[in-house]
Order: sequence, then C-alpha cells, then structure tokens
Amino acid sequence: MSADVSDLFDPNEWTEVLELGELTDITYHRSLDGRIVRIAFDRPEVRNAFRPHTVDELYRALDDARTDPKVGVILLTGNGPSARDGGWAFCSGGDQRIRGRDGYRYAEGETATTIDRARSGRLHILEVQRLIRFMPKVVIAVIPGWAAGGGHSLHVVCDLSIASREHGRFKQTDADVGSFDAGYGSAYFARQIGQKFAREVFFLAEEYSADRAYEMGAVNRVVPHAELERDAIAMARTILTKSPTAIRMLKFAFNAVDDGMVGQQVFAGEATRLAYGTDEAVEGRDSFLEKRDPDWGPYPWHY
Ligand code: S0N
Repeated sequence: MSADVSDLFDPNEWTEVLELGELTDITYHRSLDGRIVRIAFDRPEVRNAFRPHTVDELYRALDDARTDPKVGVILLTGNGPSARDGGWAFCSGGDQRIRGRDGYRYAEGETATTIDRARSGRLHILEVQRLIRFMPKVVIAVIPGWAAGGGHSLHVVCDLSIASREHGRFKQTDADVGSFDAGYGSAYFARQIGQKFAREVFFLAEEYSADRAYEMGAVNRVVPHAELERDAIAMARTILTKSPTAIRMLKFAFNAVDDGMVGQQVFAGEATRLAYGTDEAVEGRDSFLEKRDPDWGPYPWHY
C-alpha cells in the first residue's frame, strides 16, 4: 500500500498516467496491463469535495479512459484518509465554500465580477455524469467513505458500486444546502431503489451505512475496508473476461429504457456500427461506389 496516494492504494497494481500533465485535484493511474484505470478524488481534507478545477480534471481523465481502446473498466474512488481527522470519503459533492450565487463555482481568486461570464452557471459535473453514463465501458464507484450530495449522485450514475463496510457512508444532502440533482441523482436513483426509499433519502437527508445501502439495493457489494480496492480490481478483472461488444451493448440496453430518444440514439449507433461489419452492409456501400444496383440476393429476410 502507498500512503502518498491513499492508504488503500497498492503501488504494485498501478502506474501513474502522465499524458495529461500535472493533476492537482485527482490522481490517475493505469493498471500494469493497461486494461483498468483508477481515477481518484484527491482532496481528502474536504471529504473529496469537487471544485470546477476538480471537475475539469475528472472530465479529462474519464475521457482519456473512454478513448483508450485497451481500457475496459474504470474505477472511480476517493483517496484518503484525511490527514486532519482520519475521515474517509468517496466524494462529498460540490465544494460549498466556493459555490456562486449564479450557480457557478468560483475558482480560487475569482469573484462575481472577474469570472469568465461564458462559464457562469455552467454546472459541468452533469457533463461528467453524462460521460460516465454514455461511455461504452464499465465504471465502478469504489466507495471508501462518504458519498454525499453530488458525490452520492456520482455513485448513482456509475454502473456498479462497491463500498467499505467500516467507513462507507451515504447521505443525500442536496436539500440541506439548497441544491437538487433533478436528473440521474434523484429520478434514476428512484429507478434503482424504488420511489419510497429514494424520496426518503432526499427528503430526510439521513446517514446510511454501507450495509443499509446494500439492503436498499443502492450498492452491489460491501467489503472489509482493507479489501476494498483489491475486491474492486477483482470485479474489474472478471468483467474483462467478457466480450467487449456484449458488455457495451448490455450497458446501453440497460440505459436505453431510462434515456428516452437519446438512449435509443446511443443504442442505434452501436447497432449501426455492428451492421457495418456485415457483408450485407458492405454490398450496399460497394454498389453505390461501383454505380450499380445492390445485389441483396445472398441476404435473407431473417425470421
Ligand atoms: C460529507 C459529510 C456528511 C461528512 O461529515 P463529517 O465526517 O462529520 O466531516 P465534516 O467535519 O463535516 O467535514 C470535514 C471537513 O470537510 C469539509 N467539507 C466536507 N464536505 C464539504 C463540501 N461539500 N464542501 C466544502 N467543504 C466540505 C468540512 O467543512 C470540514 O472542513 P472544516 O472542518 O474546515 O469545516 C459532511 O461533511 C457534509 O455534509 N458535507 C457537505 C455535503 C454537501 O452538502 N455537499 C453539497 C451537496 N450539493 C452538491 O454536491 C451539489 C451537487 C452539484 O454540484 C450539482 C448537482 C447537480 C447539478 C449541479 C450541481 C452543481 O452545483 O455543480
């Protein structure tokens, strides 16, 4: 284990990703075979709350993983513990110290009069949510401590969640601080655990243990704290034994029912990509290029 990244981080599993340059708010590592990445919030002193710069870095790392053809599984976690009090967190949502009145979260040194107005009101953690949702790879929330507010919503949008039995804690504080994730964080959450429980989590904003979250159907696995990252890697390795195409089609199939026309569009894009690989589609293309009628004869109307 390597305390300079996180007490749960095993340096024998990972190599640092350097292509994105210096990262200050997250850490980004690739497994030695390049097939898994570990992206971690790295602000344990504020329970891994995110500021705009954190979200920028997170988006860039996730997109890098999305476009790397070797990567099949992304582990999203939080480094810890806090050097101040030993507390653990996955993520505690938006950094409330720099939340702007206009919705924009100011960077250090910025004020309402100095910010770039083009960025004002840009709630770009939602862009991160969409990236996780629509990337054709499995994203696992690895939860070593608090998942609160917008951090809770991030775990909701991940494909799978695995939590520390001792330190995993869940709390949806949005209504305590006057914010509300009215998209995946709430409506999709209700699809996962049911309307009554989801309304309870938001309306009462109480604290839930990892075991209680498991009982409610909000997390897949609860494991001993010391085993958390090892078990997450084992889950990832199991997924990596499966067909990449089957996994991506299944992910988009699970999504489609809740994603309306966008879900259909994403699924249709994948279907088209598969169809282009057939001799039938090649005949369509070639007939156009060769300025002749297509010969569909060899291709039956399947029943
Ligand atoms: C996580 C909690 C429950 C942990 O409690 P605990 O263990 O008692 O620790 P604390 O002593 O409270 O915290 C330790 C130190 O960390 C600081 N801190 C914790 N969380 C934050 C935070 N989110 N922002 C800034 N600082 C934080 C504490 O202040 C403390 O430091 P000191 O000692 O110096 O004061 C507990 O900490 C807690 O409840 N945290 C707040 C959780 C919260 O309300 N988060 C915000 C909820 N809303 C959002 O996340 C908005 C979501 C969002 O961003 C979004 C979503 C959809 C659309 C748009 C947006 C958008 O606004 O961008």
